[in-house]
Amino acid sequence: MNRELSAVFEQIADLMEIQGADPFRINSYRRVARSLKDLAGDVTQMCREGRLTEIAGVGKGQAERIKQYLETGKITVHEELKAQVPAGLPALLGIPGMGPKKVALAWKQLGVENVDDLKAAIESGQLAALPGMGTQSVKKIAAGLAFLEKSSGRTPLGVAWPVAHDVADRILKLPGVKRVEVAGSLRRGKETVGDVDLLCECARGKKTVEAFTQFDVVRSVLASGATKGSVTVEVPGGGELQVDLRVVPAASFGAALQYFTGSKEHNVRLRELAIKKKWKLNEYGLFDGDTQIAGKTEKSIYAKLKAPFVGPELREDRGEFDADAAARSADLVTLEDIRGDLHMHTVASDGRCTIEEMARAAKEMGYQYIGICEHSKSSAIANGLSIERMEQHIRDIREADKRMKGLKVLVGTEVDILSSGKLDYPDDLLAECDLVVASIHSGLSQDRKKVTARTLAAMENPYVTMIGHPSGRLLGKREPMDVDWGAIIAKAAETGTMLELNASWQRLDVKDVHARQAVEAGVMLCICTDAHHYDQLGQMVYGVMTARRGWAGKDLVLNTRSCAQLGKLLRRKRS
Ligand code: DGT
Ligand code: CA
Ligand code: CA
Ligand code: ZN
Repeated sequence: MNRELSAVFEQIADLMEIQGADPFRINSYRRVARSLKDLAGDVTQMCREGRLTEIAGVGKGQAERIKQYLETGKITVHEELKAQVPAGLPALLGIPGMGPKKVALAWKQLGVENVDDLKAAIESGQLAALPGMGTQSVKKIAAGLAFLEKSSGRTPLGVAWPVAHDVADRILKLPGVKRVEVAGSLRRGKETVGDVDLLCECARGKKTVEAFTQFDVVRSVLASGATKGSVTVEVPGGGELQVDLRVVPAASFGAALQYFTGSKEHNVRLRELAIKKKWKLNEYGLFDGDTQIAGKTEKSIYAKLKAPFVGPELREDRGEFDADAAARSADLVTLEDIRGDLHMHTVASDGRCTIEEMARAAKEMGYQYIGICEHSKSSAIANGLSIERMEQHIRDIREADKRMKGLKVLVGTEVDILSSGKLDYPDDLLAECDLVVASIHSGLSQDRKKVTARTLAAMENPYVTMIGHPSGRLLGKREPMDVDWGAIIAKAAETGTMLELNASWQRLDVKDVHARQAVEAGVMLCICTDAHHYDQLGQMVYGVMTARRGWAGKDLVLNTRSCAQLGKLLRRKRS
């Protein structure tokens, strides 16, 4: 129901936007849509308990609307708006280059009611002939349409990140370029990105943009001008990704970085603060009349507006304007805080490198310790270890640890939580391990009660250090299990069990909002890459960004601890 209701609120906002309603009103619906989507509890339940107004952005009026939907399946304002606008219209808003004003224009002037109508209007030249449209904007819209059709839409963080940084590095090497920054959802560490937003400061804008559109990774050029270029680049796996480059003057760089980092929701709140002071905030700076009063740096803007300065991962309008946000942001885990990686596989199960190879790579990264966690016997497809093989593997890891100077190699296991809720190894074998990651790899589609009960049962085991990839989702491929997060987090707190934040970009599990919930309950997280090859150890960065999006302070992340402290924390639950 949460998602269903979220989609309804999203559509109300879309419909209002097409009709040119008051932006503040539109935003209040978008906020509720987002809160509902990210809500950990069940909205129906909350309604029954009269707790709807506890949801971020939900006041009396919005609570009434939610209630109306739950009781009747309809919301009056939604029905009214739908009656005023053709059904295919909201989808047009998702096309790059097609803002609400243009959607409204095409609809009112040409009767464009859906994507097919839009294509026809482009081909006939009617769209370009509209006042306020023009061939340039139509070209952009056509390119946007073609792009949407080719790519499924959003690109995973771990796919976009290396591509974006590669392009950014190339731009930085161009003559006259002084600075390049990644902005947008990628800078915020969102699990998927719609496109990549780059900013650069340089001497010759047009030349730089031109060179950018001519990189060999570029597939098509959507726009190229003196201050902005937009291209699509190929990404590993066959898809495409849009990359926007904007050239920004030094005096406005902070303002542009702030604006284009977003999120849109965060920016709306920040702009409200400026408006209250009778100032103007845009991508060029903060202005009092015509005088720029801040904008060279991001910090200068937040300082002038007396808003907490927080890391980009927090800028989602999820409480970052609260008084304590700046202090909390400063304490969040960073990549530099990470001292080890506690979940990785070797050739003993389904990994591709030896213990030594993983250990050497980890040491080169500056880590102090790693944990080797192979699959257990029931994971047959993953070459899980029988009890006998595990006994031998434990000896092998201890040997490797002795040989490895300057890095502690810990014995772990990724033990299956079976369909029954039992663990795949007996306790005496688990007791031989330094750490135990308990994961569900089968029966993921069981109902909420069952999958939750299995996880809860695993947490009762004194040897289980943490629950591995607790939702079991695979981004864009497999839905998460229907787990009761409230129950899991409560049990984790009660038993002293940690939750893995699996940093593999295909997983990012727990995800940001659930990490946040765990953190608020004082549950410790452990950020692990689950690497199956040493070249995957670098995925730690995605886990760290996700943890930061979950407001995880470094003290609540196990693998920020020194070797000695780690040992203590690993033994805590057993004693
Ligand atoms: P994405 O690309 O869909 O993953 O998400 P973003 O957040 O990167 O969004 P994008 O690429 O459309 O725009 C980049 C940033 O620019 C966005 O986070 C905030 C800012 N921005 C874009 N459009 C608007 C707008 O209409 N109003 C405000 N306040 N900010 C905007
Ligand atoms: Ca973007
Ligand atoms: Ca963009
Ligand atoms: Zn694993």
